[in-house]
Amino acid sequence: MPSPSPVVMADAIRVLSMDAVHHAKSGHQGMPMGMADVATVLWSKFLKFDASKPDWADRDRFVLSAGHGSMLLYSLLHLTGFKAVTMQEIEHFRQWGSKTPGHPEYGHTPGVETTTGPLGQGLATAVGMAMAERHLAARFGDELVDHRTWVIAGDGCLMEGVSHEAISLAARLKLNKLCVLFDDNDTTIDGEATIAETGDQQARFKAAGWAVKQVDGHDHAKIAAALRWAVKQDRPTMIACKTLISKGAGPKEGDHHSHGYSLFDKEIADARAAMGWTAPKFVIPEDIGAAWKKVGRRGGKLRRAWAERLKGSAQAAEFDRAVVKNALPDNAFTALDAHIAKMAADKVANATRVHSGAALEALVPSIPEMIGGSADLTGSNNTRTKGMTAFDAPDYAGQYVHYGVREFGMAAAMNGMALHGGVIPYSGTFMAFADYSRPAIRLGALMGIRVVHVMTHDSIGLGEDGPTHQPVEHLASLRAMPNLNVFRPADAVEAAECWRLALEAKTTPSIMALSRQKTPAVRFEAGENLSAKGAYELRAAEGGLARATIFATGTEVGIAVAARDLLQAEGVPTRVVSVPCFELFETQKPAYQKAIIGAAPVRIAVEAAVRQGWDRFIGTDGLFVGMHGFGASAPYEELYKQFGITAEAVAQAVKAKL
Ligand SMILES: Cc1ncc(C[n+]2csc(CCOP(=O)(O)OP(=O)(O)O)c2C)c(N)n1
Ligand SMILES: [Mg+2]
Repeated sequence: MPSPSPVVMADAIRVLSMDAVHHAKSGHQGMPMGMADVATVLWSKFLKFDASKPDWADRDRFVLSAGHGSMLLYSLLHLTGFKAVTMQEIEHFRQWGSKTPGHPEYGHTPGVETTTGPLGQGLATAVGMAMAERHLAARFGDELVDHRTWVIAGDGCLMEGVSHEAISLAARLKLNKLCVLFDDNDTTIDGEATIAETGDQQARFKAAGWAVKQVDGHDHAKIAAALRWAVKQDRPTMIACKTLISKGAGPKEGDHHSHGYSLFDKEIADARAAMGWTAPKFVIPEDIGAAWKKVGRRGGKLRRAWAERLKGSAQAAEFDRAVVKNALPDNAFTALDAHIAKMAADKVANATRVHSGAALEALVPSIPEMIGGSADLTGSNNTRTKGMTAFDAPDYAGQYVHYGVREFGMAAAMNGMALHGGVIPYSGTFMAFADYSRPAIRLGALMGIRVVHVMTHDSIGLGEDGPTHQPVEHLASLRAMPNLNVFRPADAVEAAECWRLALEAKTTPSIMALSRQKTPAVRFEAGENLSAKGAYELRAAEGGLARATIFATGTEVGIAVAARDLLQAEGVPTRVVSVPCFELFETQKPAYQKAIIGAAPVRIAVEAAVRQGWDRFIGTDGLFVGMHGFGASAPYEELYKQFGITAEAVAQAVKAKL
């Protein structure tokens, strides 16, 4: 049996994509049909993978940044023999419970390296994967780590602002094993791309420092030549693949109306006829299927040789722990525990960002896979520990990334690193700019990966920089996000406890909300990690049943304790509950939750932010001392006074209610 031509193999992708989308009556066949040729050349000749081992640590990473073209990826996974993606799954494209959801979802479908769909973000995530690869190659050597990251991005991805951040960061870091295949089809949903974009994408990449080439995206020989060129470059590469959207779909070829579900029965029949494709719907002719399965086995030999090298390596155990299992070292928290004990004894008042920095001093040397960074606010975020050197070309062994002023690109790159595995990324910016990184925080939460976002300057307490920089609604909006732990520690002990929880949360990203201003120590005992409960009684009521419970987080816990002292002095038994993490509180047993919320007649929360979310603790008739609008520029002591967030105000409110 002669093996089928590469064009026929690409036609298999086209037909599957047309059929699956038509069957689902939704989805996108335009992009998969247009990029079928490029993907066929990449997967059959260049991509290093073994379909039987989707988790092989040294595989190339393939990122479909233009996630709407999910049928391209599902076709490839099915055809090359990824077990999970059966023809039945293709038939159930976009249906409940299928392995083939509308957009590719990490963790849901083996072979999907990252969740994509929000345009531009796949590209930015891929930058992080390429960074992790370089770092691990520096750490473990290229006998164990030597793979590439390939991205398919469309016009939409490159219009998105985050592409700028990703492109410039990748160029600065000289990530030469990153290759972007631009689906240069000159169309988006609304029409020709020129209705909204007249820039020169190739020139843009070149200006940033990439090596750039253009190729006919339907000419297999030229595509292969371009890919051969790409792997030889000393910088990241972009190949502008000139394609026609819906290539093969007769009159719909090149027509922006064919971006999504739009082909009529007759058009599909005509397209099949033109390709000479006679097999029925959801049937792949044997020879074509066999040729594709061979592609899926192509990397097997390489993988087995790699596994042998790993077995013989002196670093096998460490590689297995950090990269394969993503497990923490046995002694990960020994130094942190000692630090907590010291902090509990020393009772030092300081900014929680400083306490976080001190916790990192205990953690980073103990957990070599931690990769820190900041979006140009290192000194403010306290994210760089003493021994850390910069992550940079040519050796990439450094553990500290200068992300530049690129909050979204940074958060997406961290996602990519965590997805790659073998590194634990954390990095910082000001909390007000969580809005800039929010789309990546969200994808990380959706994907269930371990990433730590250090967000300092977490309230009006940052003072003079004023309302542009003062988060007010951010805590509430971040707490609204599923599968995201928002930590707001009160002092050094809580800061260290929260760091431990963030590092132990393998399937949940974390926010560390940290203050610029000093705040008193409130925890004087080491031992049980009380922050793990999300909320706990920090001070009990004395002299009778509690008449009031004050709930607080972060820098306002000190205010709550001072308010309790005032109330106790006036004979009002008052308890204080510290709430470092709403989300972990929700995971506690109902009896514990009930006990913590308690039965005091007055419940009051104090947090220098909006009230939203606090009714869970204080009830709809509870009292709230916090922010009701934007902040202002002034020294922080003045701001707390002006906005009425003081111990006196809390005590006064309690007394008025009693
Ligand atoms: C951030 C974001 N905005 C909007 C969309 C909706 N959307 C999906 S595909 C698309 C058009 C993108 O054009 P292009 O990337 O050129 O894809 P093509 O039509 O060529 O397949 C849009 C606007 C999205 N998925 N993500
Ligand atoms: Mg396009």
